[in-house]
Amino acid sequence: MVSLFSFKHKIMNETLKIAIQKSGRLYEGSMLLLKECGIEVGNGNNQLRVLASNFPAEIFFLRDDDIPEYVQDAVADIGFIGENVVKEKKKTVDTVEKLGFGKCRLSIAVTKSGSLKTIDDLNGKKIATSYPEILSQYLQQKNIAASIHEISGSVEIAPRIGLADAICDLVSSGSTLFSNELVEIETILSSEAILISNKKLSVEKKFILDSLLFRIRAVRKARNNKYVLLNAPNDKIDTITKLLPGMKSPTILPLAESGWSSIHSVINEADFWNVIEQLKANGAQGILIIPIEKMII
Ligand code: PRT
Ligand code: ZN
Repeated sequence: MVSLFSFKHKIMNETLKIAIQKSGRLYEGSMLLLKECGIEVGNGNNQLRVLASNFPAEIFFLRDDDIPEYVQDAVADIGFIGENVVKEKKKTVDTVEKLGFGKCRLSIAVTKSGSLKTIDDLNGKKIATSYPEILSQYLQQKNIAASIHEISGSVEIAPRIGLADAICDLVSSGSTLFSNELVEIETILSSEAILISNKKLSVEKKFILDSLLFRIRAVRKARNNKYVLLNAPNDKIDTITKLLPGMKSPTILPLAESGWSSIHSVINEADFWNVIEQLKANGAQGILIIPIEKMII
């Protein structure tokens, strides 16, 4: 049977060019997301471009710094890229969706034992960074007259070798700062991987992008939610239903043991930890939490 999608694709005979990082911190998350969206991509790590075998997409493997420009210039139609890079490169692209991986923050950090304690202490000082655009905008906003020294890597060693008084760099766990005896004094941007798009996609390419977005949203919802099964005394069903409202309402099935029911629902994982005590206090037993593969509301 020909699905509506493959039928339309046949008419259109179009592919969506997706740029992802060739190697680095966003590579795994990007490939996993495509895989969970059911898009099969061969071993792209050694090739510049690979056609997906079961979806009208071509994957381009690129350096992350180049992705905003390639998307702007329609070399690629869309890209998975850190928000930090998009803000720094200032290219003309649309931000379409947050992707939930590659989370980090861009922070200003100073030597732990030094005299600089706040952002105002940076007046007249030198800050080393790979993000001169974002930093200069921020300093301007805050009226800080510091000079920016642009370096492309190993920013964290700049204060120790006398290159700068402070740094502005990406932080995730904080261990790089810790091991270099640096401490954050200001977060200037929170970032995660996002999907960017060329501003002038054809109708055909927009159609493929919508189909991809539908899958991405289903995958991301499923990642954040869990299926919950529990047994509860019948007189607590109303209270437990309020705690676990689910997508529409929970499924309630009688147990073989009279006076008891099995309640099935869906809950955001973060919320689950907030209600667990209340579920137990209301007599819930045999609580099972099961991952959901895809979630379409
Ligand atoms: O080769 P290419 O140019 O493609 O890659 P790259 O070396 O420029 O980038 P890469 O792979 O290091 O990072 C790609 C993207 O991952 C970044 O643009 C961010 O959007 C995101 N990301 C998330 C991070 C981090 N977390 C991160 N911790 N990028 C870099 N870091 C570095 C940071 O610069 C510092 O050196 O990790 C160190 C700090 O990490 P912690 O865990 O010690 O705090
Ligand atoms: Zn890079």
